Amino acid sequence: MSNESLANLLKEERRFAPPADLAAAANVTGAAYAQAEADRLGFWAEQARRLTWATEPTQTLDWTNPPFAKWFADGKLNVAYNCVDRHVEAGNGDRVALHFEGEPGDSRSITYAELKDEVSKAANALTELGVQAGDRVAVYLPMIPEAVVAMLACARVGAAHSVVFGGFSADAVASRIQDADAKLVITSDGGYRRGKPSALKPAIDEAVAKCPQVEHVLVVRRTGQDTAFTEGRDVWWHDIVGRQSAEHTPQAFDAEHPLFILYTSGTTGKPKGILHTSGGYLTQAAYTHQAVFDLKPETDVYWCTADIGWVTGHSYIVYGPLANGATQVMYEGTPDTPHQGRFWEVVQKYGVTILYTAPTAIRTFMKWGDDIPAKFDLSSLRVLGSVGEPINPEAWIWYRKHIGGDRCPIVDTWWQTETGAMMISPLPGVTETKPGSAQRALPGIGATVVDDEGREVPDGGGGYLVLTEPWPSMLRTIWGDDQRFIDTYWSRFEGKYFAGDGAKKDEDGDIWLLGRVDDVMLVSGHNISTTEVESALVSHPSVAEAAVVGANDETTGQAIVAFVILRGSASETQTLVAELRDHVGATLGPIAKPKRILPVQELPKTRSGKIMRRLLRDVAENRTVGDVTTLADSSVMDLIQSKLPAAGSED
Ligand code: 6R9
Repeated sequence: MSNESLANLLKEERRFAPPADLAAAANVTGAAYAQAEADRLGFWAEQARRLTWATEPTQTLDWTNPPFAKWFADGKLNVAYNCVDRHVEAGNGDRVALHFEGEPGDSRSITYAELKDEVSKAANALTELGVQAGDRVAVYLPMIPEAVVAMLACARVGAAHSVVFGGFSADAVASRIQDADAKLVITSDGGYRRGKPSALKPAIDEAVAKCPQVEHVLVVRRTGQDTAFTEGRDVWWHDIVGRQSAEHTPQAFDAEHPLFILYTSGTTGKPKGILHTSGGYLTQAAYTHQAVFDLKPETDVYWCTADIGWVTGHSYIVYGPLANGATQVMYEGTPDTPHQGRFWEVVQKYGVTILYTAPTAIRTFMKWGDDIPAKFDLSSLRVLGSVGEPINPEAWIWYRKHIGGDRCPIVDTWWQTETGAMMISPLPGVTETKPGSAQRALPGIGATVVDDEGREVPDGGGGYLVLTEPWPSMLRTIWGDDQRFIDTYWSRFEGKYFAGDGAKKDEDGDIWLLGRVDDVMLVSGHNISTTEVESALVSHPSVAEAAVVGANDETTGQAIVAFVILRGSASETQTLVAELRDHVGATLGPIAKPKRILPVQELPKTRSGKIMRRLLRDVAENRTVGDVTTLADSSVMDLIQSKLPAAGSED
């Protein structure tokens, strides 16, 4: 498909200059690009100095055994000390670290001094439970402050945490506990979701029955619901943590000491345990959080709506913001409980200045209607972020207008579990932003687009996104499987990291992400990206959300099948379906016209909000669909449901 399609999607050339006042006081100016370009390692060595080291590193990067990197290898630090204690020592103990907002409406604010006490007590409890440096601890908790405390307590004693999404099935949890060989599991009786307590402990009981190496299960009481207890194995958090001393001396660990494992589902079966280590990871998480959100810790109130079980929760709720001494909001529940304005009520209540959320949430808010955010005072907001998927220009513009009051810059941040921290993003005080593009690699990061042979494509060309230089927060390996690490990321293109995403460069050299390469469709010999067709569909006023897949087709190889969620007022008629096909044809060219368009009520998504296209492909291929206008929404979803693997076997 030609690059004109992108220009077509943008219709008018929409560009947004950084707000003058933000630019004038921005943490990072355009000079950072030139500085990092001139001396990339020097740039990262300087960023590492934002951390407090027990032993300052003298080495920056050891890349003598690629793709196994060591960053700041002779430095020593304690990650939890950096996220908590040092802010108290600097006199900021009274600053709020977390404004916790529970779904039922309970709330509590925790200062850095209080967080230090909690983390120290939890670290002492871990030690009492036999956890030592080098061990692994599985964490299966709802979005409550104890999740942050548990992660930091692990970091403090040098045990690697492996956080598993609350809500994953017992089997999915068991396979992750086994793979990491965790000896302790931290969970809760339950959490609140959609107004009701939802149990977590039963899944852990079932999982741990298959994991004989687990010595203890540490249980936070959140909902107070009835909970089975195994004597000798299970321990209440409030009992054991509650009686510990708040004194705990953090030990310094090597910069390359493991910090956490986080599992991502592979395209083939077994999930991959992505390993991150300490010094480099924290350096890049802290730098990007401060640079990309222009964080001013004294005045900003930051809110990342991600779940702690997603890498975004690790890097941009726990490590980046806390290393920077930020004040943030943590929200337990869903955006529509008890009403569809809950997020905006929270923004208004705490005066949130920086909001970081996902395109899937933004499209949901669009579907619910402009009038909902309009009821709240959102004037405190000054920077908006997006992560998780390509954000289609329609959603970007809506976000800017209805949430950002046409004044806040939007930073569309591309990164992955594997990259640990942001890699491609605008800088809010520097970049003239383009709706739908993540634009360019951050200072100190090397990213480009290559063709099948690994040759860099010229401006205007498309291909595969690659990272050309090692970066501090890069994954160090796949836990227990170095060969899979090499094969998955470093074998497709010589000397470059293969991200698995399709991408294009526009005429200015700015990068546009086009979705996972596995999702790219091949129609009559043409590569067509699912993202582009989805974007075209959503640019039609009747469409709220769209998911596009390529289904096997005898004549064209693959045929484009689109699942669409219509906006409130639109009703599904054959005329509308024909109109949508023509709309895509007019936007992207006739080859991109979907063969079938199926209106549905919901789309199957991962817990982090990514559409599970693979499941939709199953549906699209196994079903003889007749007249789409007679298709009952629920039957499509029933079919999708019946094809869903056990809940939680995907990330
Ligand atoms: C942080 C996170 C990684 C994949 C990545 C890409 C997609 C994330 C994006 C984006 C376009 C963005 N992705 N951010 N695509 N624009 N701003 O999402 O990590 O869950 O590991 O997913 O998400 O496809 O390769 P993870």
